[in-house]
Amino acid sequence: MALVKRGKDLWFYEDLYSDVTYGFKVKRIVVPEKPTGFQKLMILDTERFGRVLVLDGIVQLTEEDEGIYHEWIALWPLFAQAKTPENVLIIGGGDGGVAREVLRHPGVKSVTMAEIDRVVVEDCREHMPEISGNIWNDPRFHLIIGDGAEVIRKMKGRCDVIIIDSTDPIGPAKSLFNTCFYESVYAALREGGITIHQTGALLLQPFEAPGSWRQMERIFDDVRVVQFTNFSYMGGPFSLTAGSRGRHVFNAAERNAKRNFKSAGIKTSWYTPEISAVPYPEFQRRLEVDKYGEELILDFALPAGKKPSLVKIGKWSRDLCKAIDMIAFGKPMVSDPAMGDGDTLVQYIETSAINYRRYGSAAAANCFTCARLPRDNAAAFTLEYFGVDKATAWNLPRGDFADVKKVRRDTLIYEASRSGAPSGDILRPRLAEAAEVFSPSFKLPVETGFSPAFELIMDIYDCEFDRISSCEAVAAWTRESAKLAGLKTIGKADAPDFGHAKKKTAGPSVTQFLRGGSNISHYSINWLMIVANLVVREPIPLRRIITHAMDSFDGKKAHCWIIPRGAAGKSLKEIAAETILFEVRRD
Ligand code: AG3
Repeated sequence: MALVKRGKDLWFYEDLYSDVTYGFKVKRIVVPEKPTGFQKLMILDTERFGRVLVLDGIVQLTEEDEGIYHEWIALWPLFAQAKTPENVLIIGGGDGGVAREVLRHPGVKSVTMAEIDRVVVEDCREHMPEISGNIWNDPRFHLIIGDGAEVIRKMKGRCDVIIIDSTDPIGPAKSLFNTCFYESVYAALREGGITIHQTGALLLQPFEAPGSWRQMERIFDDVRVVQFTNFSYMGGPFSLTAGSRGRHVFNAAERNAKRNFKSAGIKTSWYTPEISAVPYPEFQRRLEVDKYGEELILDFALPAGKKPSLVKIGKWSRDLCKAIDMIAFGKPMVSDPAMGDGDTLVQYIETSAINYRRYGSAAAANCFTCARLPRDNAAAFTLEYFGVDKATAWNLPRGDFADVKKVRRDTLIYEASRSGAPSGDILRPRLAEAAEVFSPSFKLPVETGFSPAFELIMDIYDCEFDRISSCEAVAAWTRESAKLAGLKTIGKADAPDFGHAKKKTAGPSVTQFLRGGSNISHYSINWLMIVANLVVREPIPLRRIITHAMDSFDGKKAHCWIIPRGAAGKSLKEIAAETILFEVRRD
């Protein structure tokens, strides 16, 4: 509840985070909280900050410091480009603060603002008229009440600057953080154009800017993060992520800014071209270096007659954590302590897991991390531990926003030697069309007898944050998929949160053991996507399982791999040919 009585006084506390908040004393409620049809709006008056606009319990602006955000988000892209920008598109921005700053630029000829929520525009204009100032009388200004994602599709190649002044990616603005939306932003920019988007508090929402960065770097030719600090957006440094159409647009950004700012003759309170708006080195490092996730899959033949005991496998899982420098969460879980054919052991590590199972004399191990993975160490340790000389290895990029061809190039299939390194050729999976995989004539490796089991791996992008961060929703999804696949579950799904979902960074993990010794696991790496592994021994209806997962989380795109597991005696070439990668889209 955002408004709370403290003695005689009324206080507002922000609702953005479930475990941390900030508050201020309220002088008067100007507009009591009301539904607009898109979100809940409230306007408060305060002694300290003047009037405050609150949407869904989250502070959008205060009269006192709105200039910091509005100057940076509007003037940074306007001045950074070589040419004087003429056509500017604002998505969101219903309070009018961004439009006010853009229209101060004398070179700008046209500003279109596409705001979905008419009530935001009307109430801000009435109760905080200074935010929008004169924009209403400026002939260069055009207002469209409508969905920015639709407006932008009609603007192909026409915009010099596109400013996305949205709420956080949890309410009506969610679709503005999707990869397909960024694709349409790129298409709407002219060569040399710049877009900029608010991407959250760098410290309190540590995965938001890197998440947007990762998506945007796939689509735009260059990406920069602009950083400022204000008091309205709790948590210190706040980020804006900018993308360009054209390779070298940002190289001269600061030089251009100094020149353009001078010639525009504008006076500012917060923006200055001399402050190069790059984030702290630590953030630059996190943005550029961190991968989303990586998985190493190993299949190897156990030395004759050896069936490792539960104790031995449990120790492998704990010692492997040490070998790859990962923290283990809790104790290993097992589908059946007898560890017969196909029985599975799972050990959670940080936001992901490692697991082991066996088919006859073939062992199958997966090691999945949501950050770095010292791949060769993991392989070397495992081979040494089980006393084997080589293993078939798959090294998969997980949660990479790249296009499917790049994902194929980065998916490596090879033979790992005792040192853990590839000992010969490095092969790639076969890239298939979803239509082929979903056709009735398609045969899974367990149907053709190629291998005793196979793994379906899904990386599902652009999901609904509320669903992927809910332990219940994720656990329900595993139960439903098992049912659809005709597989019996063993026990209940284990879906711990590890605190990541609460912080709105990564989501919960889940393990559901299935009869026949398979399991489903899921880890949402950031607030946009989930990753899932399902190992099975029987054929399953692939199309239904995949579309059900995408429907469950409202995902728009999926990269899926089919990997034959436990294929003893097959050559690397044959295994690579049976390893399939395909993309599924759901519009
Ligand atoms: N839109 C950005 C609000 C961001 C709040 N989020 C947060 N504190 N993490 C502001 C609209 C002003 N025109």
